[in-house]
Amino acid sequence: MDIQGIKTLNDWIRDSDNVVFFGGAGVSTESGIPDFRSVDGLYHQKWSYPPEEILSHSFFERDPAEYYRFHREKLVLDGVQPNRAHRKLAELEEAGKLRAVITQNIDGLHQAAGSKKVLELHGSILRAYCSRCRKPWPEEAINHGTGIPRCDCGGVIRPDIVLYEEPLDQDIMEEAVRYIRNAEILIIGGTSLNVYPAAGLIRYYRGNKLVLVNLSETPYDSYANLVIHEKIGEVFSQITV
Ligand code: CNA
Repeated sequence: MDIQGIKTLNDWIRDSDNVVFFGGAGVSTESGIPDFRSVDGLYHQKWSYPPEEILSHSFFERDPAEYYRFHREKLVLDGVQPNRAHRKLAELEEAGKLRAVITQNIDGLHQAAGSKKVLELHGSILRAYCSRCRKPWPEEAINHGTGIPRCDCGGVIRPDIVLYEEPLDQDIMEEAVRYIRNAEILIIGGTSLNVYPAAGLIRYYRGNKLVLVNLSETPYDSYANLVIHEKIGEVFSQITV
């Protein structure tokens, strides 16, 4: 355990009321949701097509039945609960220290833990809408059952997530940029920082307390003021402020 690193992080958070967190799939692995790029992540599991192809706009249009087979088997996991990292972030917000959670995750676990200001860059599998008429649908319409879910208008109902080849919501991106640009401390956790444009957000940070908490190295380790290569739930459970 990186005791010195965690102590520094603790000291910084104690003295600040302007922490922003930016995270990815690694925040939820301790809840039992596989990430993409770890050795036991989705990219290393066998499937008829690579996950990045199935999770693309063109694949969804071409073969929604196969998309939904993957979606229901790999993205929808019943009974998952927020872990220590999600809960600590909610506590820090409640204590007036953390201003926002910016996440690439689509699992809704930050809100389940009690976080209020959550910017979901890639949407959420807990929302759905018709790809033809845009009518919103509850998550039950897509996440359970079999086959292709259809709207009253006959259109295919899709999850409210950003598939590969699709643009990110500009309003959410701009809000994320504002939080990061004004942050005193930016903690980045559980992300390989490989997926753009989300990973590019890091460039907007102007402070001198950039913290990376990730199990493996990232392309941005050398930019950070503090790097902790540990499990994020373990690190956050030791934040005592
Ligand atoms: P990624 O590319 O799979 O990277 C995850 C990173 O987290 C890796 O570098 C791991 O080393 C690291 N990691 C894994 N477990 C831990 C842990 N316990 N503590 C600290 N670090 C850990 O995932 P990214 O988020 O960077 O990639 C972005 C994609 C993945 C986004 O589009 C997400 O929507 C997508 N995704 C989301 C979920 C989810 O919602 N839970 C799950 C899988 C993938």
